This record gives sequence, structure tokens and C-alpha cells, in this order.
Amino acid sequence: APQNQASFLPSALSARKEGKVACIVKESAFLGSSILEHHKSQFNAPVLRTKRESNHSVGVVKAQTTAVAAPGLNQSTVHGKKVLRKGVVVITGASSGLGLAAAKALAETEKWHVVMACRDFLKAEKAAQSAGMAKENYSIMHLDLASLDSVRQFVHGFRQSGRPLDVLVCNAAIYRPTARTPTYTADGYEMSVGVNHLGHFLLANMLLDDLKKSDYPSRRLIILGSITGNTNTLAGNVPPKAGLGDLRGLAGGLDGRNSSAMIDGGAFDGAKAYKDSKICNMLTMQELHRRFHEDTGITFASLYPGCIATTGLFREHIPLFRLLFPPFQKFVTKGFVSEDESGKRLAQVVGDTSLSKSGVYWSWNKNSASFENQLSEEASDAVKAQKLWEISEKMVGLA
Ligand code: LMG
Ligand code: NDP
Ligand code: PMR
Repeated sequence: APQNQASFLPSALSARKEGKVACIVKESAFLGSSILEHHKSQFNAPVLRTKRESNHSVGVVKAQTTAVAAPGLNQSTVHGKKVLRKGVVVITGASSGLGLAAAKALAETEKWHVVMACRDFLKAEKAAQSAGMAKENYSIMHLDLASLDSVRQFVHGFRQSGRPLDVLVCNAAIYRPTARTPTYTADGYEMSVGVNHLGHFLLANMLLDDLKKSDYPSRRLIILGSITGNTNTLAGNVPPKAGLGDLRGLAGGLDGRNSSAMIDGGAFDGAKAYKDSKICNMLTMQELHRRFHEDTGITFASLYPGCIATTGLFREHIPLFRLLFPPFQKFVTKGFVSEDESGKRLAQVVGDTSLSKSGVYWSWNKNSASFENQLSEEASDAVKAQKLWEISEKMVGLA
């Protein structure tokens, strides 16, 4: 409410006429500050921001002068009651589709601050604004997963911001179904696996330290999987089928010159490369669980959110496909979910206490109830997961 906002202002401003004050507040909070300023303020005033957040979460503005949660303390006391501080969740690829929908769902709870890690800063800012996200509930930081340097820079920038990290969601992905020849990341790896798996692999490994430091009650690392990477389903049997083989292409550098651009060493197929990358995502989640869950208490999870047939993921598909795919999923397979619904599902995996089990691949039934799903034989192969881990470590410079 304008009244509440007015009390954040210095007293000099508050002395003005009520209408005018409200107007100024509106400007500075939503329009007046440039995106860069907005960005900068994330870095310069973490304490101030936390102060506001703790007020928001209890809806008492007066408490501003009495209760301040310093970053890193998971509780503050307001009027004698203990209040959990806002959780901080990083979501990659939050500028569209599922990532944006989840960011919106989490921001609306007022219990989360969403760090939108995006390759296109302006697109993300516009998306957040048109989703109606309130400024204090999100920030945007640049991350291009097609460059390992960018990943390292992102981690550095995030640490500079002074925020704790409570949940990481590896959501961004690209799908190149009509590509006839491979494209490559800055580091020379086939793009689908480079972005969807390798970029996230480095990010997750680096940010694991930050998750360990968080004092939030439930810390989680979530990686998106998919039904199309699981050959124990009908959808996973639509050609081309996912399959990593013996990983010879990956071990060879996935560069299309000294080795194949495909993980299994075969001929390039854009749709298969995407599905392969999703197997990598699901294997990585389980390997993280095996390596780190017991010691750190961090929850590792993957999920299939349903078929969100309207997202930007299908941007490169032929127009006829994009036209027919949504009604096909809605009326024939009945696997369709809206972006809104999928966002709520991912938000559950981020924050719901009932979904805190580690090592799980979540799915939802027709009534939108979550359940622990079974992964295909290959997507749950522990030997392959370890081999994938070791090769990936070398490729991203961790080993
Ligand atoms: C590939 O082709 C391309 O080769 C590749 O380059 C890439 O582009 C890739 O995924 C992208 O696609 C895919 C091709 C193969 O599929 C199609 O082209 C079909 C497109 C269909 C798109 C939807 C159109 C639907 C039109 C319906 C109209 C909707 C209108 C709605 C109105 C409703 C009103 C009520 O696809 C095929 O080859 C087809 C054959 C697919 C068979 C798959 C099934 C295999 C089943 C195997 C069974 C295995 C059993 C599993 C057991 C599990 C048990 C639990
Ligand atoms: P969208 O294309 O709508 O969203 C993908 C996001 O990833 C976009 O924000 C995109 O950025 C971002 N992205 C792409 N490349 C990069 C990069 N190099 N660096 C940083 N960000 C990048 O797709 P969805 O929302 O559908 O997909 C989200 C996740 O859900 C994916 O992991 C996908 O595999 C998974 N999934 C989707 C299903 C579906 O039916 N749609 C089903 C099962 C799983 P930009 O906006 O700039 O393009
Ligand atoms: Mg699929 C039986 C149910 C079902 C489900 C849940 C999906 C999900 N699909 C199903 C069936 C079928 N699809 C069938 C029978 C066909 C052949 C007509 C079919 C075809 C098809 C194509 C061509 N489906 C596709 C494509 C794509 O290009 C999408 C893809 O593979 O992206 C990698 C796709 C998908 N189908 C799904 C889901 C969730 C996708 C895309 C998203 C993803 O896995 O991330």
C-alpha cells in the first residue's frame, strides 16, 4: 500500500503532500531507477534490502526500525516472534517459460528473493515486470551458460552481492530439433550438452560451497530432467531416443573435430543431443546426492514438470509443429501443463517441506499431486553417473 511505502522514505520527502509522495515512491520503486541502478543497488545495499524483506514477510512496516535481519542469520525477531528470513533462490533461465513462472510463483509468496540468472538482462527485466513481480522480490544477474568464463564470473558476482544462497535451480536449456549441424559453446563443446549439462555442472559444483554455508533450514539443489530422456516411458521412445553409449564422444571433447559432437560418438542429431543432456542432468543430480547429501544435508532433486508445450523451448521447431504440439499434448496425450501450473510445481520442489527428500525425480499425476517417479535404467545407472562426473569435471576445468 502507498502508505506503507511512504514510510520507507527519508522524512524530508514524507513531509510532502500525500499524493505527491505516493507518486515519487512509485517512480523510484518501479520506473524511475534504471535497470542498471537496480542492479547496482543489489550489490551495494544488501543489508538495507534484507531490512525491507524482513518487514515484508511480516507485513508490519513499523518493525523497520526495530528488527533487522543481517544476511546469514536465518531468523529475526519481530515483536517477540521469530520470523524466518527470506530464502534466496537462484534460477537459471528465468527469463521465460518454466523458470519465469517459478520465479513469479516464488516471488508472490513474499518468502523468497529470486535471483534470475539470465543471458539476456533486458529480456529478463521485461519478463519480470510483465509477470508483475515486485522489485524487492527479485534481482537479475547475467549468466551465459554457453561460456564457462561467464559461469565463473556469475559465481564471483553472486558472492560479491553478499546474499546467502539457499536454493539453486538449474533450469535453463536449449533445444535444437531442426539443426543439421552442431553449434558450439565458447569452450568448444556441442551447444545443447554444453549449455544444459556442462555449464550447469560447473555452476552447481562452484555454488555447492555457498549452499553449504547457508543457515537456511532446507537447502536444495534442483536440476530439471525430462520424460523424453527416460526410455521407460512412451514419450521417451519417440525417435530419436536418448542414449549416452559409452560416453566416447564426451570423453573425446564433444567438439565435432577430434571427436563426435554427440556424447555417444554418433552422428549429430539436435533432438537427441537435447535428450542426452537431460539424461546427464538426471545422472548429475543422483551423483551429487551420493557424493554430498549425507555430509551436507543438502537436498538434491530433479523433476519432470509435465509437458509445457507453449514455452520458448520449441522456438527452433518448424511452425507446423509449434501449432500442433500444444493441442496434441492437451487432447491426445493429456500430458499438457500450463506455464503457470508448471511454475507452481517447480516452486514446490524449491520450498515445500513435503518435498524435502534427496535423490528424488519428482513428477505429478493427473490431479497435480506429486510423486517419486522411476527413472529409466540408463538415467539411474550409478556407474555411468560416476564416469559422466569424472569426464565432466575435466571438461569444465575442475579436475
Ligand atoms: C524427429 O522426428 C526428427 O527426426 C528429429 O530431427 C527431431 O526433429 C525430432 O523430437 C524432434 O523429431 C519425430 C517424429 C518421429 O515425430 C513426428 O514427426 C511426429 C510429430 C507429431 C507432432 C504432433 C502432431 C500431432 C498431430 C495431432 C493433431 C493434434 C490435434 C489435436 C486435436 C485433438 C482432438 C481430440 O515420430 C515418429 O516416428 C512417429 C512414431 C512415433 C512412435 C513412438 C512410439 C513408440 C512406441 C514404442 C513403445 C515402447 C514401449 C514403451 C514401454 C513403456 C512402458 C511403460
Ligand atoms: P524456455 O526456452 O522457455 O526457457 C529456457 C530458458 O533458458 C530461457 O530463459 C533461456 O534464455 C535460457 N537459456 C537458454 N540458453 C541459455 C544460456 N546459454 N545461458 C543462460 N540461459 C540460457 O524453455 P522451458 O521453460 O520449457 O524449459 C525450462 C526447463 O524445463 C529446461 O531445463 C527444459 O529441459 C525443462 N523441461 C521442459 C519441458 C517442456 O515441456 N517445455 C518438459 C520437461 C522439461 P532466453 O530467454 O534468453 O532465451
Ligand atoms: Mg512427445 C505419451 C505421452 C507423451 C508425452 C507426455 C510427451 C511429452 N510426448 C508424448 C508422446 C508423443 N510425443 C508421441 C506419441 C509422439 C509421436 C507423435 C510424440 C512426438 C513428439 C515430438 C516430435 N514429442 C515431442 C516432440 C518434440 O520435439 C519434443 C521433444 O522431444 O523435445 C525434446 C516432444 C515432447 N514430448 C513430450 C515432451 C515433454 C516433449 C518436450 C519437452 C522436453 O522433453 O523437454
